[in-house]
Amino acid sequence: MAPTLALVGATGAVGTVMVDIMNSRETWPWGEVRLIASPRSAGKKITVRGEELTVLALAPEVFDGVDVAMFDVPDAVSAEWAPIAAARGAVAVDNSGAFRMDDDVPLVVPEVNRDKIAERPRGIIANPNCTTLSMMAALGALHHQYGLRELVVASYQAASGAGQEGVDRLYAEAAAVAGKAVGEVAGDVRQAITAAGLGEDSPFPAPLVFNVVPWAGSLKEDGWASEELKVRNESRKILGIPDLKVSATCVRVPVVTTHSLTVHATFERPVTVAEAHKIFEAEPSVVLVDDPAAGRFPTPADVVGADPTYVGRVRQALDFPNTLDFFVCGDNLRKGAALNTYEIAEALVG
Ligand code: 11C
Repeated sequence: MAPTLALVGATGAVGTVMVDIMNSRETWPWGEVRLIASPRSAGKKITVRGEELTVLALAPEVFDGVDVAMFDVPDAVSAEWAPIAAARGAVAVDNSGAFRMDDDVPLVVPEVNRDKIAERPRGIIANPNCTTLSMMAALGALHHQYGLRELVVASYQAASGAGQEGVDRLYAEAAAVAGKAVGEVAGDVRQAITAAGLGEDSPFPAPLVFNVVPWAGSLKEDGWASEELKVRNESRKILGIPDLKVSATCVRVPVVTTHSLTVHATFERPVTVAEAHKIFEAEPSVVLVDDPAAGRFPTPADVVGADPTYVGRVRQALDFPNTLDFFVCGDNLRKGAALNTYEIAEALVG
């Protein structure tokens, strides 16, 4: 019998992208599909592969008979409900941060460490953070050939990484400054936003429109942002290099969807640009766009809505031996969240 698939958080921002992905897959190994959400969203109708499904309220019994349950919900909801799904016999594939660094929960990017899917004593598999994920397919492909030693990255993160609230705020700020001559004097963007009636209750600690904000997540020890520590810890775990030297600076930019990163990666031995190009071209989930003479490189505006990771600006670092610099863009709601989760689910039954 074809396996049963559940999606918890079916009506949320990532859940909605997940339904889109489910509807567009060329092959479909699943039998019954159950869409699950909070009691508030239960009863809504959503069409999956031509069949109108009624969203079910989250409850222990909805997991009975489920083979794979994908979770696209906040950390606290996953922390409570993924173990319940697992206890009822499902493999829980969780997109939250609740279990990522637990030793007995694999953190999986199928292109990089697909074999870890089998090591799941708690019946839970974690999906990485969208910033880490946006560079992993490209970085993993290089690591497999050249052995990664050090990683220095800066992120350029989209507003949708902060959820629908982040997107709404960016649009509201954009409306507040539209047609005005602001961004020319310190404080005038803030004034325009305040004058438009937007409050301090922003998901961002500074105006995002006409600006860049060097902050994502919550404050951790010694001034690090949680997002920066996630990039470090998750990269180490996914790549299987516990002592990998990593330094990350995470920055929010006024882009709706698609995270970008500059990557400065040092390997055991030299990697030429031509060799790196060959590796990127051979990786099915990576698209190489690297022709700066023709003005061709990836940008979020061109990548949003796409499944692959886009890579460009590949250079051998001039002053750092064995080091490549490159730029990646990945849709943070697709490969960065829903798509990778779905690919893990698919690998479980493939
Ligand atoms: C952001 N990457 O852009 C975050 C959102 O650990 O799953 C995802 C947080 C996470 O703000």
